[in-house]
This record gives sequence, structure tokens and C-alpha cells, in this order.
Amino acid sequence: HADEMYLELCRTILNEANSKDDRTNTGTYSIFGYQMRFNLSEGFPLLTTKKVPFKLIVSELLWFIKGDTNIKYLLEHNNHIWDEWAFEQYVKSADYNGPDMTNFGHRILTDQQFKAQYDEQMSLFQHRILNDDDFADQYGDLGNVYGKQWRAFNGRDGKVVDQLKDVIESIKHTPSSRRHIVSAWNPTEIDSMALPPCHTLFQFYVRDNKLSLQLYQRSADVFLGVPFNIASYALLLHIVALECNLEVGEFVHTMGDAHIYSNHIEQVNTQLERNSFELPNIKIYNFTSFDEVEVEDIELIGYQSHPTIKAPIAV
Ligand code: UFP
Repeated sequence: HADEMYLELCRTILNEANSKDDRTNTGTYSIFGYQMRFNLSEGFPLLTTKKVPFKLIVSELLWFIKGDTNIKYLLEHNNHIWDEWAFEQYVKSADYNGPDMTNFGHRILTDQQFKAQYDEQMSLFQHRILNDDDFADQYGDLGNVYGKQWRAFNGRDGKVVDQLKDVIESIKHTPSSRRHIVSAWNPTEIDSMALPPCHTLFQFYVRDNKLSLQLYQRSADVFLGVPFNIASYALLLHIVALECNLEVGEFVHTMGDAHIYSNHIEQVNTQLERNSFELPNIKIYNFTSFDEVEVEDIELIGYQSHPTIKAPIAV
């Protein structure tokens, strides 16, 4: 069961209790190198021991798959997970003339008055992205995020590679190949990125008419990030399998630095006390092509879960 696999990872990290410093100065317990395997024929691996917001996962993944890098699409789907990254570019620009937003990620956590100013500016920003196309073109685009790397990877001498399309062609024509790889890690661009890709690389594998996918995630926030990441790549596997006329096999999730932040321990312990429900299933309707799937085409069936568990995000 997906929850068991996940909770076993949490237990392993807590039992080993290796404390490790990190970029955000929050402090973590961390292990290096861990693997989980999810057999997708046993159900869709959306955790049931806490509520995971599937809708956000769907719109973010479809945004990646389309190669879109502008948050406008996400805002149209009420998805705000990338807002701060775009907002940061805007408040650092000469066009912004509201109150000083320097270091907003940290300040909203401790300063109530500042938080109110931030909320107001953020809401104005979102409104403008949605209603002013020129503004959206200029400040909604995040540049080198997953959609860009998957669909238009910059290579040598200006060559641009559509990795996802190419990998799908190679799955269709030479299924037994050991080269079905998509890399989000472009070393020539890492120094210009605010957050170098956490999902570094993935590979497909075909045997017995089943398609499997393995993700190498270099850095894994086990409480907040991983439940999202599992569902997102499981959904990607379903979509590519449909495109290639294959059944779904396994999602193999390999992690580099797998960590629990020190301010998530209590939340993890709460989750560890819960019993899982049966896994949901998904259905994809009106399928034409892998990059034409829309949010409304994806249905999650029979998802029963324990309530959300809130936790602070490390910035
Ligand atoms: N992180 C995830 N999954 C994601 C994502 C971020 O776990 O999809 F975008 C976490 C991992 C880490 C932090 O805690 O975000 C990235 O920090 P760093 O670049 O220092 O590894």
C-alpha cells in the first residue's frame, strides 16, 4: 500500500535521526539514497493518511506537460503553488512601486503587519496576470522551469530538444530501449535558477506491455513535497502509458537527500498514527494526445482520506 511505503520512509528517517544542516537553516533529519516502488495496478498512489490536494497536482503536471512556463495557466486553475516565484521577479523590477517586499518569504512568517501588505500586493499581482496579457507575458513567465526543460531544452549551438515528445516516440518505436530519459537538470542553466530542479531526471521502461517510470529526486522534503511528487509522477506515467497504448506498471521513486524538517516532526508523528484507506483510482477521458489533456478530463475515483495536516514550508 502506498501509505505504508511512505510511512516506512518516515519511520526510517526518524529512527536514524541523522541531523543535518540545510540551506534554509531550519534543520533536518536526513538520509541519503532511498527507493519506494508503487505498483499502479493496485490503485492510484495518492496518500490517504492525510488529504493531498489532487487538483493542484493535476493542473501543475498538465502545465509542465504542455511546456507552459507562465503562471497564468495555473492562476486560471486556481493553483497558487508557483506564485511567489513570479511575484519575486516582479517586486525586484523597476515596474514595481508598492511597499518594500525584500525577503518577503521570511518576513510574512513573523510580521503580521507586513503579511497584510504582502497579501494585498500579491492579490493585485494575481489580478493583473489574469487580466493584462502584456503584464502576464512580462512577469508571469518563470523561464527555466520543468515545462521548459521537458519540452524545449536548450542544448549546444542553439539546438532545442523536445525531450518529452522524443521519449514518447522512442517508447513507441523501440520499447526495449534503455535510453528513455528526460532530464530537467541543465548544468549550463543551474546558476541562473532560483530553485534548481528537485526532480532531476526520469526514465521509462517497457516490459510485458507495461510501462514503468523511475524518478531520481535529488532533494526530497518528505512531509510536504513527497506526497505531491508521488502523485504527480504516477499521473505522468498514466498519461504517457495512454499515449503509447501500454498498461501502467510501476512508479519507482528514488531519492537522494530525503529529509524531514525539524518543524515537521510533530506532523509526521500525527500521520504515523493513522490507518490508511483503500487507494483511489483515476480515469482519463476524451484522450487525444499526451499534451492535450485538460484538467476536466481527469477524474479521481473513490478518494477517502484523513484530514489535511498543516505544516510551515521552508524558504
Ligand atoms: N522540494 C520537494 N519537492 C518538490 C520541490 C521542492 O521535496 O517538488 F519543488 C523540497 C526539497 C527541499 C527544497 O526541501 O524543496 C529544495 O531545497 P534545495 O534546493 O536546497 O534542495
